[in-house]
Amino acid sequence: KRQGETASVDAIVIGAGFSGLYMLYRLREAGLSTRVYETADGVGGVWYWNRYPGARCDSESICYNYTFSEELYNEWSWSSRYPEQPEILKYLNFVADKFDLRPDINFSTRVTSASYDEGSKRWLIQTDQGDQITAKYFITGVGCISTANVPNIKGLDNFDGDWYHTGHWPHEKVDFTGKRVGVIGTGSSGIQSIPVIAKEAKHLTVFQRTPQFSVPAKNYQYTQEFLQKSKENYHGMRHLMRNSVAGMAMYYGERSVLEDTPEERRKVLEAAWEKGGWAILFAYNDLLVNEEGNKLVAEFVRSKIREIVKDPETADKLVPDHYYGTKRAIIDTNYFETYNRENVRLVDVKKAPIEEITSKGIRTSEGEFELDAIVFATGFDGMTGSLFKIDIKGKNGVSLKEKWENGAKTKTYLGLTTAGFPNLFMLTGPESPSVLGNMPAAIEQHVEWVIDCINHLCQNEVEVFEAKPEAEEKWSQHCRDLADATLYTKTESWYTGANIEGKARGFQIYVGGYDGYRKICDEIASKGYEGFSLVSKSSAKN
Ligand code: NA7
Repeated sequence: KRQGETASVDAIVIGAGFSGLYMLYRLREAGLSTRVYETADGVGGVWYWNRYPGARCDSESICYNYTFSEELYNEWSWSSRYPEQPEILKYLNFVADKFDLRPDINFSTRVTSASYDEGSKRWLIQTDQGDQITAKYFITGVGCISTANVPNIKGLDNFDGDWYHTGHWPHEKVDFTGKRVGVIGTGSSGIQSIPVIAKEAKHLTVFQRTPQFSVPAKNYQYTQEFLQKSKENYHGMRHLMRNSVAGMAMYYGERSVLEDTPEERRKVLEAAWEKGGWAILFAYNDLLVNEEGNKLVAEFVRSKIREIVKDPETADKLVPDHYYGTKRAIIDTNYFETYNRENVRLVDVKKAPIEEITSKGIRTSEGEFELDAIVFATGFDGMTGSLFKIDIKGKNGVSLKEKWENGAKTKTYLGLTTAGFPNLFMLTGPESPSVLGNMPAAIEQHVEWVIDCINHLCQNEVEVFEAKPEAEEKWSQHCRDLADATLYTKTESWYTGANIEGKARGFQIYVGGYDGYRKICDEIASKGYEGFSLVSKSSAKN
């Protein structure tokens, strides 16, 4: 344990993932003294922790990076269409080294509390290492899908074997050779890890609560020629990432699903299936708002699942009944094919719920499954989970948790700020659009908006910057209205908080696209930060 310190800086940032690293870079550039705190002993954020077999990002590699530096863009080369976790972690380490970011990061340190002092107009941050630091600006880069959810299943402590959560995977290789493994959960993490674990383990039992739509990723190695071309197109790529709906090279089709004849539709969807990745989700312009159209596309994907899975009973269990794309759409490599293996069995725990974990394995209402290892691919307490792990207190000692829970709804202004918490910025916060696209693109926009704002505050000697309650009320309502017009809110998912027992439900994402969001943020800034109160030493400008 290192010696805790008492210090005073301009800005404190939590997290050394994509958000925290870039925020630090820009704060430093702006001449602000900055301290970053990171729980892990290295950079990487979620890519530090999610080391499970098959872990991969499903944004295409050439967009899954920063674009703020052309030099950086040119110096880094991805190996394949979808980057694997070790490669992404290597990239973030490369960034940290290139810009010499580590001296301002305190690793192996968890921020336990942050409270705003109205007298000094500063944040006081405390850590588990005994640090007590004050700062004018407090910025969270804690991620919005980063707090692992291990469901509270009776008996886990009695299990004789080993258990793991995908989002907290050990650093040393876990060897499943010769073992009977159980995986609980079939979201992105389960669907990525199941085919890899099945190849290694003696036997794999998948405990599925809700079947998921997944389409082939169609991953492939990049060629030198392709990489060269994408580097030459740096400015085009940067423009696209900053001005597109999801921060990557995907565009919605021009037609409604219903405009095509069944034959045309089949052709479009077959071509999209072959292309892989997000092609089906983007094939039409109204998939997420048109119930009838969505059903047709969902039916197409169901037919593909039935074609792949040889045992009709297993196929029946694997076919989802929700709207396509309303639970986080998933892309995979040989997921459904894995159920054709002799050593893989699927258990439907919606029909026969898990009752208990015993010393030998998992007992459902239909019997006991003996296991040597259990993998929880059970996801995250999304959007608010990581913020709530820190005791954040704003004005009048009111905590963020109190403000957003206890029956009250999450309320933010632009997903970046919240009334009652002056000079706090939440990168990729709830009610921002970040989780509905390519995160690094969302993060660059957030960081750049925040740094422009901070520069404005410094230039105008503003001491207190705070969202007005009526502005956040309007923003939150706007987010809900947009979401309610889509099919997202008609499905239970981690987007709605439904995956966490006892969590208040609410769809806390801006669905108007990265491009629409950027315009709104820029407009608000250009109007002198409309909807915020800016209080300077000498005057009060509202
Ligand atoms: P997800 O997508 O939240 O998936 C978690 C899975 O675990 C999902 O199938 C859940 O079923 C299942 N689950 C959760 N709790 C339980 C219990 N108690 N019993 C049985 N099954 C359970 O998490 P991922 O890690 O796969 O992906 C998270 C995001 O990271 C992903 O969307 C990408 O954006 C990156 P459910 O569907 O809730 O019935």
